[in-house]
Amino acid sequence: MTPDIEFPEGFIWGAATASYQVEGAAREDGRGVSIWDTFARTPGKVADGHTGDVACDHYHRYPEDVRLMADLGLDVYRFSTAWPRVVPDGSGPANPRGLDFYERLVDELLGAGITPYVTLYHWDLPQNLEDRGGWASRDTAYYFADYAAAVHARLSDRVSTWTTLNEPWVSAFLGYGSGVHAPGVTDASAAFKAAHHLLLAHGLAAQNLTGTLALTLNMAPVVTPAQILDAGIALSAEDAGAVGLVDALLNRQFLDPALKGVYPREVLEIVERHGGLDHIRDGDLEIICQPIDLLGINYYNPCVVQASAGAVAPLAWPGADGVDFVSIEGPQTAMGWPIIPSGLSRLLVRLSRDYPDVGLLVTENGAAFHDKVVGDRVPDTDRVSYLDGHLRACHEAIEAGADLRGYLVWSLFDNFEWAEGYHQRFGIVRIDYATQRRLPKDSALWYRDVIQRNGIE
Ligand code: PNW
Repeated sequence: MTPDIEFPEGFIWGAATASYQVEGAAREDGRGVSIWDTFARTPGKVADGHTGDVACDHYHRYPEDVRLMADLGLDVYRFSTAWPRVVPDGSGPANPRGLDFYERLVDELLGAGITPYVTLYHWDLPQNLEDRGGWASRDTAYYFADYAAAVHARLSDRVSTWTTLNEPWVSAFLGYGSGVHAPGVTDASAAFKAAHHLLLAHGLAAQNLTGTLALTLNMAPVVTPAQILDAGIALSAEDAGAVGLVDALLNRQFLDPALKGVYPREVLEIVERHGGLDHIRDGDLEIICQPIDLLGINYYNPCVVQASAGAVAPLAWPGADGVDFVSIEGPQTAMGWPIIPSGLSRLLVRLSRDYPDVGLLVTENGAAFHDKVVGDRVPDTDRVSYLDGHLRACHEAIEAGADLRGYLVWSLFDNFEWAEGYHQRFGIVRIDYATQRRLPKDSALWYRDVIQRNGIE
């Protein structure tokens, strides 16, 4: 039987996690300390003092976890390598035992017919480098390239798809701007330096990597409340200005340097007023703009804004004065994030139009809900409908011409949700943290069927 909605042949289906969120084993086999260890162990930073010390214990349970992935029929597992496992002090000698773990994981995946997609940085910067300035320091970009080369040297005979960074906007503006993420700094000028040095790190690392190269960004269509209801509505000059400014800060600050070798004019003007432009050196944009094969898209919801004369920029949005970040009515996830699948099709179509030379891959999409266990099931119908809606949006974008190659759900497991600790559950597989028992939710069983039919019923 042909499903209602069918994806192109060869469409890639998978699921994603990140090292600090699932591995645990924080003190094993020579792993160094990361900024997330320090941050989570600092009282008041993470809900209820939760840390990633144990997390899903994936470091020890990976064989069972890979069997589960195979049962679900995943083509791809996207995970990240922890810099402090591989280079405990951030720079200097590699730790072979850290690399051994990733080699074991990759071999297990390949043995199960699952393709590993490696992300080299998903936020766990070695603490020793933070002590030397972190991402606000240019040296960190060069150390990242060395670390990336060490992972690549060990795994490139088995891994062919490499992502340098996950969501540099979040690293820079939640890590050094609002400070709600590690390292918890609140300094706009440090945040813009971090953003640039992260881009530089991407370019430097990409120069030494072979295979299929990717950069993953958190992106969102930036819209006014009226545009959610009517995409074609005309905006006032003020609202158009607010939309353009936030789009420049969130999306084009990273897209344009990486894919076109230029910074948006609006961003340069803002950076000039927040610490200056000296850290952007001649030649940097040529390094940053390396040819890449895939743009990874992490989409959760649109960014809704409108002009508001007196509004002061929130700490995560330096330069966005006169912009009101609007919370809108309507269905939400447990994170309080609005559920708007059309935002994903809009984003994909726009990216394919504005950046036509790069393939697109949804590297994260998913939702936290207040799941309940009923007997031996988790009837998470809200998550099934979230995923169903967003997959239909992907299909719509493909029909409209977007070059979308695949979809990876966030997340395979419930895991350490950063400042929210273990309270927010994004998994399609439930983790009972007391016993570490894995229980596929109804959404996992539904996803297995979607993968099997390459479509939605
Ligand atoms: C992403 N925001 O994080 C990350 O890549 C994941 O590690 C994370 O678990 C997932 O989304 C769910 O949160 C984000 O505030 C965190 O805009 C915050 C934001 C965006 C993405």
